[in-house]
Amino acid sequence: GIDMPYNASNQFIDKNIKYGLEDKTALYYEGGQVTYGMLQDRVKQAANMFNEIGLEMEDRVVITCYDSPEFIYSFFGGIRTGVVPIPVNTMMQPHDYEYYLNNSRAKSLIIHETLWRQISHLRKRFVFLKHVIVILEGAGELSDDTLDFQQLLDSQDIDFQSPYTGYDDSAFWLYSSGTTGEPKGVIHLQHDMEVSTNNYAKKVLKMTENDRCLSASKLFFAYGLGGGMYFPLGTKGSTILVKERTTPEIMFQTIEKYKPTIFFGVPTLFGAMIEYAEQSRESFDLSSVRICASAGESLPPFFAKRWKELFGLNILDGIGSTEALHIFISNRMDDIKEGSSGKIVPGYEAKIVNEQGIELPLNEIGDLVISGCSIANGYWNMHEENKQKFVGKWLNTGDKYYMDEDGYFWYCGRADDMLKVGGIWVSPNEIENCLLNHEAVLEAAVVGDTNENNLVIPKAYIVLKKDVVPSDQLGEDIQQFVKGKLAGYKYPRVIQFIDELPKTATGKIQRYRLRELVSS
Ligand code: 3SK
Repeated sequence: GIDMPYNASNQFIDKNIKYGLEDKTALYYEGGQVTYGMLQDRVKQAANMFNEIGLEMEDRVVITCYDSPEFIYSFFGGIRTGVVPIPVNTMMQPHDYEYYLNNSRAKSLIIHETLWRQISHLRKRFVFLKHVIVILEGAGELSDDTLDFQQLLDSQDIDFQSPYTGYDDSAFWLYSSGTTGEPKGVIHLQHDMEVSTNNYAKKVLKMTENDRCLSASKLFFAYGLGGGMYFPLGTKGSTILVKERTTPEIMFQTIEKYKPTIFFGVPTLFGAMIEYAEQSRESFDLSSVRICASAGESLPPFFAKRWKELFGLNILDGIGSTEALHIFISNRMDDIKEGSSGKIVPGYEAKIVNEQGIELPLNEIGDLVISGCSIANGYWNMHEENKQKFVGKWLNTGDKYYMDEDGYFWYCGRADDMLKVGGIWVSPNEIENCLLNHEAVLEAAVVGDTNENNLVIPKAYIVLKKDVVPSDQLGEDIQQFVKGKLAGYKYPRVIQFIDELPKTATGKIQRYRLRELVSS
């Protein structure tokens, strides 16, 4: 609390001014560039804007913004005055926003005009909301019950006196959608971003003022918030903000135009970019990039291999979570074990435990639990879930892993996705990685089905590459292919071709929906 004054906006914005970087470009975006000096002024104005409309410390504000300077002004402006920003996914349905606003009891909403038009008819249902602050896209018109972001911001003073926030005050929330249940408001504290930056950005990525980041993951995701915003700001670097939806084409264009040194992607995107490059037969210039990082799901070794062949770059796979804020296990630039998630990131501890919480020996699959100072304070208003997830200093990740004798962690699937086939644990992930090596397979997901004897068997849902025709013969070929590469009992006994796999907004495969398909 107030006995240890600390505010994350001092760490990530003001420090850069103290280092004499006011004229350095902090943000590149479609409309131009923002220097650190301009960024500091805007953040102070945003803090004053929140004060002017009557928000106080711990009041919450939902931010529904595309990746843009306005996102960053609002985020750090809120934090600067103790107001808690809650960035949310811009790709959701109207009822999802009703949930975020009512669950968080946010008093204000900052939202891009096009998104507001999609939900304004629900305003009466946003029971705690007092102000809607709209970021106009062009010369748009506002209704009387909304405020104009730009006008309100421009009219504020740039002098701002910091409030009494402390190291352990709430700073921001992120909603974690998970694969089932209602989204959970994950409460992060003022110090969490600095801890993640010190642990992962500085010690693993070795980020410096020479780095320029491009994150394919949007800022409202925990992964994107670090890679696209506070890592570069916390290491005196710069970031490139892309408003549009992430596509392979836009990513290649942006890399060639803005020349990032670090590119944060996810496996599905690396796969799609590989496919795009192969189909178009164009060559793309990725020579500015020194690191490609991947998280979100474990990276299929085939993608890593093909990416290296096409672009001469390794992909640094790691695993993080919204609850931990960012990556806590990762490969290193000079130490990559393909197929593994890498080793523990400095500053974190990890254990593999059984159902009783007892630590397991090397090479045995169990539940991955981690500890470290960037881990969230807890979920908002979810007493039972908090008891399961945050146990003492340990965070239960919900992932099944084993650690090998060299300290590398190997992902085996979500705790509830593992299959016991013929009494032996089988990792759906291992079968999926094998399937991706088949020339006809674009995407694959494996879940449990049952045979005529009610025994569990692996079933694969497969999306084929463009122009490949599904057939029984192809299914058998694929089964033979897996039998030739993995232990005999692991091959998928049933193969079903499907047009697309069900995924979360973050691109994670929703295996529970495939399980529902199996059992229907
Ligand atoms: O899913 C991940 O691996 C991840 C990484 C960094 C931050 C957040 C997440 C969910």
